[in-house]
Amino acid sequence: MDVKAAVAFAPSQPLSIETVQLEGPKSGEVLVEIKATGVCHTDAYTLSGADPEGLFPAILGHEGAGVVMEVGDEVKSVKVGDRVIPLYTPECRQCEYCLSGKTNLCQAIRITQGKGLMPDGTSRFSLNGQMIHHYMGTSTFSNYIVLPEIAVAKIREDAPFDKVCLIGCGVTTGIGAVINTAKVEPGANVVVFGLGGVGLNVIQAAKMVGANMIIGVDLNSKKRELAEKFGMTHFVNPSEVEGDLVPYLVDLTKGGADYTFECIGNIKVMRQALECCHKGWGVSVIVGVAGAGQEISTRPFQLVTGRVWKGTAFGGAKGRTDVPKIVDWYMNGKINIDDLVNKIMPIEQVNEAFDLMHKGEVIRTVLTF
Ligand code: NAD
Ligand code: DAO
Ligand code: ZN
Repeated sequence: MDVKAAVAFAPSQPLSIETVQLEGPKSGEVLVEIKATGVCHTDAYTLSGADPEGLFPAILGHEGAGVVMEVGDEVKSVKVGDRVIPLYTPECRQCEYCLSGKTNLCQAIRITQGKGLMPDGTSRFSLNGQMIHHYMGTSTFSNYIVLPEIAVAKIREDAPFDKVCLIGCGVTTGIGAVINTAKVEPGANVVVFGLGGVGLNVIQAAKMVGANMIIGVDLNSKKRELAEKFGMTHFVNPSEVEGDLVPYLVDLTKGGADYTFECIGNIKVMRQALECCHKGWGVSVIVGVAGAGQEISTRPFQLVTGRVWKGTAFGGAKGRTDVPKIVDWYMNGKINIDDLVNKIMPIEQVNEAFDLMHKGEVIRTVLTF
């Protein structure tokens, strides 16, 4: 079938809206009509050419929501008409990783997904006979996509696509980092570095679980007002702190934070986030994705004396199990997504959406088809 997609032909080039050919679902796969998709920094990172796994030409996008239009043989968990969120971290419930109970990093389709292909080793997208790669197993910048059944989360019928699409990445990552990865307990003191789409979700989850101090750190003081709305209790702009940020935060938390979250992707900040943790028990979670080839460092004595360094992908969430619950939380008013969506635009304005993101003027732009 012919589909409408924003194609990335080469690194650092604007995306081009094209009519692309898409092959239908095979056994165990579904065809999904994408209704809305967020534009995230990870799409921009790959488009920039800095992503060592980035492949071109490709159809980017990984924060989408849509409707199942067709199912292949053997598909059991979804049917035509179901609303779904595509999962860049699938959940097969059968592989060693899924069965471990210790991780959300299902490996069932990892190898082909990393090569921009479907599990049978082919791409379903082509343009005038030229193969186009899938991206993160999702490619939500296309109005129709084909996905393995294990990479879709079925969600409720009344969920609005242009809000719950963010549950496909930023919302789940931030909330899951708090609940699944750090397991923040009531009364804990928390520091969140970076108050973008991910950091704001860390803040709202920290508030939800009953954290005491929720300190937000951002170089952009314009982020303060919205972060307070999400539950931030204290704001720190590092450029306004006299002296070193780490002792300042240790003083503010009276000995160090119980939990810190790096939601920027800056390796210097990752070190600060670890070192402002409380001696003996503080846990620091790396959420931000650093540039290719970069390395983190600290003095090993920081770990010897009880601080713990962790990381999280998709907030440790198991997509088919956890994503429908997070949609329910939004629909029941338990979490705020509306204030994260600053602009809704048609897919034709995808390059404008990237510009807005680079200027730091929006938390998220959502594209519709
Ligand atoms: P964003 O750009 O919207 O937010 C980053 C914030 O950090 C901005 O408010 C910016 O002003 C602030 N900032 C930048 N440099 C800073 C510094 N040195 N000190 C303090 N504040 C600083 O980004 P986002 O969408 O919230 O994503 C955050 C990070 O999380 C990105 O690296 C993204 O790739 C990553 N991410 C990771 C996962 C995962 O599964 N681990 C999922 C989604 C996104
Ligand atoms: O299983 O080896 C693996 C890789 C899983 C990829 C997880 C993605 C990590 C987060 C990247 C940013 C998401 C937008
Ligand atoms: Zn699995």
